[in-house]
Amino acid sequence: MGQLVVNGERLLANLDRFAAIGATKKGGVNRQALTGPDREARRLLAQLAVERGFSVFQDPIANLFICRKGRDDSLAPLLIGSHLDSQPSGGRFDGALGTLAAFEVIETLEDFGIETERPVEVVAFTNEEGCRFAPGCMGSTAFASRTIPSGWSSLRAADDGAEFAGELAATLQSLPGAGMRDLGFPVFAFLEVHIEQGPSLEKEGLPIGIVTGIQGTRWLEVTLSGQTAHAGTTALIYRRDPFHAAVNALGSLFAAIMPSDPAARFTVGRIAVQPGAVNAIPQTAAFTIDLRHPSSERLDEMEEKIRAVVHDAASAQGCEATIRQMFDMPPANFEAGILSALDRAAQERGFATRRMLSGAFHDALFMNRVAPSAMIFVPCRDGLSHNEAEHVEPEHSVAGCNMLLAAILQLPSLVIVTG
Ligand code: HGY
Ligand code: MN
Ligand code: MN
Repeated sequence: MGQLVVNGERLLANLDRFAAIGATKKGGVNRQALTGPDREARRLLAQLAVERGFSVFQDPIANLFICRKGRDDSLAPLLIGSHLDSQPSGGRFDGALGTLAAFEVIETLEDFGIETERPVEVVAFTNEEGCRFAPGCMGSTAFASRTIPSGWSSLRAADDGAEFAGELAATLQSLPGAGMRDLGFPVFAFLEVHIEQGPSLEKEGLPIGIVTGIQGTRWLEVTLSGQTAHAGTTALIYRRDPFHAAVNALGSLFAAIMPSDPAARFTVGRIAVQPGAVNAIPQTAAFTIDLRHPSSERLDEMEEKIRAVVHDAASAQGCEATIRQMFDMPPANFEAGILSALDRAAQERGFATRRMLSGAFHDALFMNRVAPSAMIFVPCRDGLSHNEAEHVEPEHSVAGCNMLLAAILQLPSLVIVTG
């Protein structure tokens, strides 16, 4: 069998079609989890699948599966894919590239009549981003643990306050023709193509990155409470101003955490001050912290420091502080066997690559708990992501897709028999 290559034109056309769903004026997408645009993208993928004779399933957390049969469908499937949901001002490649590259791979197998020993399934995991409903990676977390945490159903959306349970039900109902599966099933292996969301590959002029693992992530929600009072009549000594406490705490944390450790990532992405009146000292100041590091021990140390600094800053202003951990994703390393299949695939295709750690979390982190998993990165312009200007050169999208195809052909016991 000559070297199989994907239909790059078709992949690029699909990327454009999906980028039109939830498109923003600046060329990005707003396709947040369990919203109308998210449902529209899932419907389009399901429609494309049915047109190719693939079967479509979803599970109770609305993970979407596109199944291409193998010779023995009792065998655990190879799963390839990513996510279709996006950030509120996200890019058109984050998640979509991995999902559509996976779909292009099974279309290519179909085009060339390639029969596989086991089913090959494309998956679009629900709510990878976690910005509308926290935590992120809800779909892959629930799949890997085979449970939906009871606390999730009453979660409220950060954008419009909608309840998670209702949005999930509406999403499931938006694909009436899809079969229903239980939550979680045995998986042979999981592979995910994704943009690097960092500058390394572009800087080094490499088309492909072989991802060896993912750093740890923790999300904290900090709420400082003081006493609202008149802005004009309350002298300093009578104030218990939570925003003043927040500014002091964040000032010292920004000065301490990242400058002292190049591997640390500390981000405050959301802040809210209540009651939000111009002329009233705030009652509460609440903000989120996204904390990342390749080492769990360092994450513990940084979280300890954050807690101490926040509590000191609060008491210095006569305020209270509560800190809730919203999300804790320990770092993970991918399995050597699947990584060597990726090395062989890159060699066979002549792709120059480097091995690297992912700074962003991905569904592969959770899938790695239940099946050998790995990721293939492609460069994105200036390493920019979670930004509407996110861009991937067409040849890199196609290279990532061909690398995925080559990788699955390298996987042992995914016996490929030609038609
Ligand atoms: O935040 C992340 O790391 C992922 O891109 N959602
Ligand atoms: Mn992503
Ligand atoms: Mn993302």
